[in-house]
Amino acid sequence: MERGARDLADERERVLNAIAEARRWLVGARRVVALTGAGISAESGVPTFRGPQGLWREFKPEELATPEAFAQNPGLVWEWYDWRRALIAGCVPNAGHLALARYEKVRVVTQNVDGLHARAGSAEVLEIHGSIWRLVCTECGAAREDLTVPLKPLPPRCGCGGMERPGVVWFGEALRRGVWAESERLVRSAEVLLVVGTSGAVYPAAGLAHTARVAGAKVIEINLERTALSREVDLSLLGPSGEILPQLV
Ligand code: BJW
Ligand code: ZN
Repeated sequence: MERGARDLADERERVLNAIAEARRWLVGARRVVALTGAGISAESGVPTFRGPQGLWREFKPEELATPEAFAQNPGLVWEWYDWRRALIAGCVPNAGHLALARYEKVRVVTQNVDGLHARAGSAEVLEIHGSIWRLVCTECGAAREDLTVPLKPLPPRCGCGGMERPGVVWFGEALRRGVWAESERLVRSAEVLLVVGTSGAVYPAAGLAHTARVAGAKVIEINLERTALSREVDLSLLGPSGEILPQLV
């Protein structure tokens, strides 16, 4: 066999062995949690945040996903969210979302705001960064779900006349306490944590991998590449989550 072909065959065998090992852990576990990030929705056509295509016009997501950006230019921030809402409305869950939805043992804790886990059929998804379909009044705090795309008027208004904001968690904002507490509780009692399609760059979400490990769980990462969390996990499965998850669960 030629060198290149042999390397490829070796790599394939390594991945297959790793998947077999991960399956053994999963078969023996009763409580499994999946912590998901933008990468799980990439194969549905939803852009990720970091990386080459993670830009909108000349703005970085980090510059728009902040309370300061919204205070300074709510129209611009809303344009970005409205654009993303329309894009996501045209996407469907992929094989990765569907594999998790079919897997009864797993609870999903997601950083994603796209709602694709619920659309795939996962129950009781914990959306720790909120939902792009939720609107929250900046005056009276009333929250509602609105699936309309595009939104009219933009920015949208509450019945009280106040401007609404996207029901998501921006940088510097606290996560909703109940949702976060429940996520930490689940992760602490998990026997296996699947960390899927996240760069592990954003806290406190990324800290859940550490929390699980300290509590004794096996942590399995599924990502196209190595991440900030790779050195902390028990097993890294490199590849698209839409291909790996259906082989695992
Ligand atoms: C694939 C794939 C395929 C692609 N298959 N894989 C501790 C240390 C340092 C800083 C902090 C800290 N604690 C808090 C902070 C500050 C800050 C923070 O983390 N900053 C860091 C950037 C340094 N955190 C916060 O501010 C948080 N709040 C907080 O801590 O509150 C307490 C507090 C209050 C007041 C003062 C101080 C503290 C809130 C964070 C909110 C994050 N919000 C966003 C936007 C949500 C709304 C929206 O969508 O618009 O959440 S930012 C953005 O990043 C979004 C995501 O959920 C989040 C994570 O991104 P994710 O999912 O990992 O995506 P990517 O793009 O980064 O990665 C995709 C991955 O997929 C890549 O690895 C690819 O390889 C992979 N991939 N295709 C498998 N097919
Ligand atoms: Zn209101």
